[in-house]
Amino acid sequence: MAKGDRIRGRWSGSASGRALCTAVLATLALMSVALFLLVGVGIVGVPAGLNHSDASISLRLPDRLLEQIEEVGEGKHEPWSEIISWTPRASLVHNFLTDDECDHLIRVAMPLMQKSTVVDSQTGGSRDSRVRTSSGMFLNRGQDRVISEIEDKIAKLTFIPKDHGEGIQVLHYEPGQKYDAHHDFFYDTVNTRNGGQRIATLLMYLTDVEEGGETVFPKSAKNSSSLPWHNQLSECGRRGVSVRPKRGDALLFWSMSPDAQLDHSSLHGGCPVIKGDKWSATKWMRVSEYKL
Ligand SMILES: O=C(O)CCC(=O)C(=O)O
Repeated sequence: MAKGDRIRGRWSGSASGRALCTAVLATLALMSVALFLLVGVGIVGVPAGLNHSDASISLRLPDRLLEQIEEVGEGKHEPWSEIISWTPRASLVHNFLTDDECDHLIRVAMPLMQKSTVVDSQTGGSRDSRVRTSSGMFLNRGQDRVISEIEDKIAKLTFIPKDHGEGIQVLHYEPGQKYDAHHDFFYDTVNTRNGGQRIATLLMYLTDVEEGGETVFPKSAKNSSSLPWHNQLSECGRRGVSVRPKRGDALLFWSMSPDAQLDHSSLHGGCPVIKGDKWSATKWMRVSEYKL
């Protein structure tokens, strides 16, 4: 028997040998097709930066999934801040509150919302006003665990002790509602008897707003044209440095300068909401302890 015949005889001579051979080839073919498909959809890739000689196959998630993980991970929940103005002193803290904290504040406040009032400088009480058309309510300082933890975070951010803070005020604006420009410090002596002047304010945004509803500083030294979100601002929001409400973000600004003078450039207002709903929460902080 010739050499070739012997080989043919061993591998292809019998039916079972032929079946085995076909199965092996079919498996290899299927594996190749599967590998091509995985490379094609991006689940398996060759790491960038490797040249062909040392290329190895690595498992890589599709780009969109990676983006989502980054948003949920560092991107979305990691707080970071940026200075938006020196006159007045204002910075924006991104991701200051978690979604759960935003929901909690809205849930606790919602059943108790009433038409907003302003502080009466003669009596220290509150009175109705056309400058403020939102609805609102005050939470007690340390009212529950979540609120107390938010107040701890505020103290750590501002270095102003927790007991210098008034209770958080939750606000709700519907389309057309606004808060005209005003100062948070007082011109009278009645309102400063407890805790002295308001030194700083933290405005926490509990929802995104589709259009309008910006917090604007009409006396800021620079205007809003340098801000990355300038194109998305309403006409009112373009009247000075302004911030678009974004759920979880917090705007910190100072009503007093480092030499303890009232800072008149801290004039600010809530622009009318044009589309959507705006929920926010305000924490005013005093120069001394604010007794409850
Ligand atoms: O809602 C806003 O953007 C402004 C609120 C405000 O000015 C305040 O609570 O003092």
